[in-house]
Amino acid sequence: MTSPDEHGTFRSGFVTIVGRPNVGKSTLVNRLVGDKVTIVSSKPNTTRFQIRGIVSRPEAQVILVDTPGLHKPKTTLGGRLNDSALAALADVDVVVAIIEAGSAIGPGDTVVIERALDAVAGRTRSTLMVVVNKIDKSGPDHVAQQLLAASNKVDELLRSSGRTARVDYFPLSARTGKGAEELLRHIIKALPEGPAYYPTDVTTDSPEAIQLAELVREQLLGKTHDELPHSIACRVTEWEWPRVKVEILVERDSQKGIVIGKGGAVLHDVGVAVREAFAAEMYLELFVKVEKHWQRRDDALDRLGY
Ligand SMILES: Nc1nc2c(ncn2[C@@H]2O[C@H](COP(=O)(O)OP(=O)(O)OP(=O)(O)O)[C@@H](O)[C@H]2O)c(=O)[nH]1
Ligand SMILES: [Mg+2]
Repeated sequence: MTSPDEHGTFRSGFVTIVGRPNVGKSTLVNRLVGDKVTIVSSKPNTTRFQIRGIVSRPEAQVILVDTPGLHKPKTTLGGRLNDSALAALADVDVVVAIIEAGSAIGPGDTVVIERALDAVAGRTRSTLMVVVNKIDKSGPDHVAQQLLAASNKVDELLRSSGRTARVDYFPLSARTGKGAEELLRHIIKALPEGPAYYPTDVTTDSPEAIQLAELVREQLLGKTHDELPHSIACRVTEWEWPRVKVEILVERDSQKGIVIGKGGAVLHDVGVAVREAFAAEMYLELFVKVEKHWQRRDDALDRLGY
């Protein structure tokens, strides 16, 4: 436990995490919350909507908002993912913009930093924290260079737009946890005085049906390759606890067989892993349906809640 604020102040607020796909936003949220509230995979565009992770401490409550990775959209879904991430930047206390230690700051990262600065610049109560993640994969010299490159980029963007902002920089490994506690301490310090918005034992406000559908998708992301991960969507269609039915959408007939697996092997393994993670007593029925081009159809995306 951390000690209470020296002024006895309880702080709370919203912290939006943004970054390109795959930089480790969801891993960081889970790390800071200390619980798995959002799914993670090695495939880009894993997160498809805002997900709140709640950190309760004796002196503060931090509401972390995980967002889809900002990218150049190729589908209607992709456009919605970006919109969802950008919408999460409105009216926040802290923005955490993540870049990776191991790759040079490119145009995608620049857009992320620009949007993050838009959200905090000129707002005296808002802070931007630029996190250089995955430091476990890079040497200390390289990490130091990347921190410097990030601050140069921020300075350049602020100078060219004639704006000012409060910006801090943190090296971190969301995977190992190195630097995470320090980041959290700084986040708490930057939050305004305020009440706890959620009960202290709650770690997310995602409905259980969403959490379950996401766990199914996470398992499938780990077992599929190339274009297929993008073509998969999951949703609960029946919830008569402990009997639950989850529909898995794919876009083509050929993808259906891959998701089912030889003799149903893939679906079987997914079911075992999801029951283990969610509730052993659950009777989970998974079925696969082809829904042509759902990523490009507004009606399908509305139905899926994307
Ligand atoms: N080595 C290393 N890998 C990491 C770290 N943080 C995340 N990863 C890995 O990076 C990949 C992407 O992580 P996610 O947390 O899903 O990334 P994301 O930014 O949420 O991605 P999207 O939801 O697709 O935007 C996963 O394979 C993680 O295990 C880290 O600190 N070190
Ligand atoms: Mg994510």
